[in-house]
Amino acid sequence: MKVIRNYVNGEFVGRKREFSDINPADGSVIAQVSEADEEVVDRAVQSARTAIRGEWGRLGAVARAALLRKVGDWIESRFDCFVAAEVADTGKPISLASKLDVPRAAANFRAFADLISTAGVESFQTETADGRSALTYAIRKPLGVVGIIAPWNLPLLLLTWKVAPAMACGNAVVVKPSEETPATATLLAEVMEKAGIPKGVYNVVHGFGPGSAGEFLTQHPEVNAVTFTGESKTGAAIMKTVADSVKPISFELGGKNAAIVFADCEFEETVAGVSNAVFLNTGQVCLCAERVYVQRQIFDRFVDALKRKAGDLRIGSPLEDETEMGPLISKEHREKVLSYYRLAREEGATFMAGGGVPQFGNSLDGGYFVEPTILTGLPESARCMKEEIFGPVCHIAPFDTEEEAVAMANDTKYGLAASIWTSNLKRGHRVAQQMNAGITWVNCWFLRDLRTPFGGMGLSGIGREGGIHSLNFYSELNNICIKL
Ligand code: NAD
Ligand code: 6OH
Repeated sequence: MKVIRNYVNGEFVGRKREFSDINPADGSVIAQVSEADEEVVDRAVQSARTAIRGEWGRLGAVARAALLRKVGDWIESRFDCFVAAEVADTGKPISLASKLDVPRAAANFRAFADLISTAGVESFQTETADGRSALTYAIRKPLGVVGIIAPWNLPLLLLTWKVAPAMACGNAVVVKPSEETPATATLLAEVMEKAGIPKGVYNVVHGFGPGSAGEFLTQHPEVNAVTFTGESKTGAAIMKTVADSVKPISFELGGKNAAIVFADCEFEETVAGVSNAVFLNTGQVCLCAERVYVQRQIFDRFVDALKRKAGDLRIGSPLEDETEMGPLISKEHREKVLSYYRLAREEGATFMAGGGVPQFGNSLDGGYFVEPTILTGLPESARCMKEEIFGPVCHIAPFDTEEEAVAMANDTKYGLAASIWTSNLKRGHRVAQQMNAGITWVNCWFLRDLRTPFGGMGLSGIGREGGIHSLNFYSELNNICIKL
């Protein structure tokens, strides 16, 4: 059986305690994973610290950028390995891993290589009371050792979204991938070596959250900052852990995102776009729309069309090119999603599509599939309308006026993303500007420019990453003032 090991100071490190890495498409065991104990996590942090004091710490931004570009190139050279590992760990269709996850990982390194080699800093000339002046300017220094905790839904994409800017700014990192998806973070270690990244700059520790590698990492006194993507309640737990040592944190958390569909939308494009926003990655994207609001004139037609789309989705083996939807990540997560399907029934929903578990009559019946599901008829106060389900499911409700749609969309404790579908551009701007969300898309969804601010409000997170915002999080700006 293959063993996935921790990666510390340029070496793969095993441990007696292991856990299984499961393929969610059929429930088979892919590998055993070495669980990092406190000592391994400590060694990883120490090796990161040592790396900053060594060759890595002496490199300038241009040299670091050149190394990051090599990492991007090596990800591309090993494209098929990354795709295969991501597909086996997550069950996502091979077409999705090939189009989204792995290309974005390479793009993350290239984007932050470009940014760090061109980014400026602020400077001001200040008039002083004595008629002279002062010049102030800021310089960028690394934070030090950055602890990166990543989720399972877009494992490599979301990990590299943080590793790339952290390294661009001169930090060394210790990453803890999700226990569900340990493979690609470990493959990335091989790529780091190939690209010539000095030992200790990139370390991987495997394990769980509480009482395991996640907690050991976040509570480590020599970790200078913690950046986390995952559930809001995990963010709250991490915040408590880091509070005593007052570490900078960046949190990208959950969502309960709305899509607002106006009667004047480009109908077919909108149905395809909303279907993607609901079902992509089996609904396991933090940006997915779980609440769809449709203007009453086109409500029945839209529900019918989305139902047809859901019915047409090809669910099956992630390894087949034509598969459009794979399983959920785990047995436990399927139990959670199915518990929401049951709750929706109790709360009075009508199931317009799905609600159950598909049967295949082959090994896929050992996997964690659920049917794409469309609900109607729930009151806005229902738990299914308030809590993040994180599965291939949405509720569709009608609205009459723009004001009503805005009020319903904003009636959530989350604030990550929204999408608006209309052919009236003035309305698009007007409604977008009223959304309480970190990002609002008009006539599109999950269209990303890596230079733009990304993050959430409320339960959806703290801080913004992307472009200069990432550089600002992953560096200490030191201000220098000179009297002239
Ligand atoms: P999760 O919070 O269960 O786990 C995320 C990571 O945190 C894992 O590596 C886990 O081992 C670790 N962890 C858990 N408890 C910990 C603790 N006490 N201390 C330290 N580490 C701990 O999230 P998940 O189930 O892997 O991912 C799905 C969730 O992530 C959804 O809520 C989704 O919306 C959210 N998400 C948000 C974004 C975003 O950018 N806003 C992106 C992707 C996913
Ligand atoms: C959440 O599941 C998706 C997050 C996406 C990003 O962080 C990104 O940079 O595209």
